[in-house]
Amino acid sequence: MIQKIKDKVLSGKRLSKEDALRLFETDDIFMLGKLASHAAKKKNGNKAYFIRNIHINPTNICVNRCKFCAFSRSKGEDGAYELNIAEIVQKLKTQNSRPPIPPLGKGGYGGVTEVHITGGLHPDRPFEYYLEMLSRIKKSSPKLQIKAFTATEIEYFSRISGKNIIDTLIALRENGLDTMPGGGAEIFDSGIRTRLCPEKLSGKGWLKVMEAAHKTGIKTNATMLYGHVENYEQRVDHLLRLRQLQDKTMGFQAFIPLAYHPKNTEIGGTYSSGIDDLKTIAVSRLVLDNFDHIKAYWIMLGEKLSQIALLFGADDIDGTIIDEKITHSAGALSGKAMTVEQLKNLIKKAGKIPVERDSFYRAAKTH
Ligand code: V47
Repeated sequence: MIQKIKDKVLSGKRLSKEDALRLFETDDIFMLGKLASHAAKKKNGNKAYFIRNIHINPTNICVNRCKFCAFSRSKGEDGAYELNIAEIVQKLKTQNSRPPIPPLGKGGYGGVTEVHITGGLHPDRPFEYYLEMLSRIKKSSPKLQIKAFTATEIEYFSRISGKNIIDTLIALRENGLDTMPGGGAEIFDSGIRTRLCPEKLSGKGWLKVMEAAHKTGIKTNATMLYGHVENYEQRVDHLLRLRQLQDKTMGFQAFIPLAYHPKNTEIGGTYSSGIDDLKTIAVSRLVLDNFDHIKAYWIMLGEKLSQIALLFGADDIDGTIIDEKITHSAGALSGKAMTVEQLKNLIKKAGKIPVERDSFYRAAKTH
């Protein structure tokens, strides 16, 4: 069975549901890594991408209270916060005025080229707030690319604005939205979603929003939250549904498996294991044959495991990040930021070529 799967990968044939399950079930992690690495090299050679980015979460106040999320708060609850637009613009300006390469060649966080914005579904903020946020960021930093709002947020904006999904997306794009992140996908299986996030947009709904974004010409990412209560079959189902939509639209840029973090969450549980993290990266690379990029998100995997993941099928480790909140609320063991120098070293020492990219995977610099 495994030999047949190997033959399929080596001859560029698509893997089936059964193949994907078999790969998740194998204990031969080295074989899996080798196979996924072969698939990754076919797509991206020896390159590994990173970006100078910053995360901004305008608010943690959310009308959905997903049971795996330690970041969200209800309005008026202890720890709830909301940033106004001036504070967001100021944060970005301050960040961008830092030197990209500080003295002594130590690398830096300055000169960010992308801002990643996601936040809670705020009960009172009107749609216009989000449009104004985008346009004021673009006005203050015209070159900064804006990757913002998960499919869940887009569907919420459509409800609060009374616009359909396509018109919601067009309005956001006209005000400065460049690309969309892949969050909110969790696990598409409806049974698991009902247990973990009953108020959230369904798996089908998530895919519909992404299809609309791709039709509108907006590139997006996709994620999968794993390591909580789901099983391998539900992971495979998730991957296959993404692959099916990608066949139709080719609008996804990267897939990012998100390792569940259990601290301060309602469902609790344990951290994922290193082996499961590497397996999930590798199987994703092998199953998602129509995705150009698999991202090893170092915030969730940790700096060291994300480096190893580059040998297990990943070709991207995300970026400087600077101020991560969602995973850190749930007990992230990683730092909150990495310098360009640290990112480059991590990639080089994995035997890969660091490529600094923009939001569209265009090479900014090959280091
Ligand atoms: O949607 C929430 C997940 C996501 C926990 O597109 C948790 O480039 C682990 O989507 N443990 C937000 N994960 C992060 C995200 C993302 C991150 C980096 C890059 C990109 C991209 C997207 O984090 C949420 C949810 O799925 N999440 N709680 C938790 N306890």
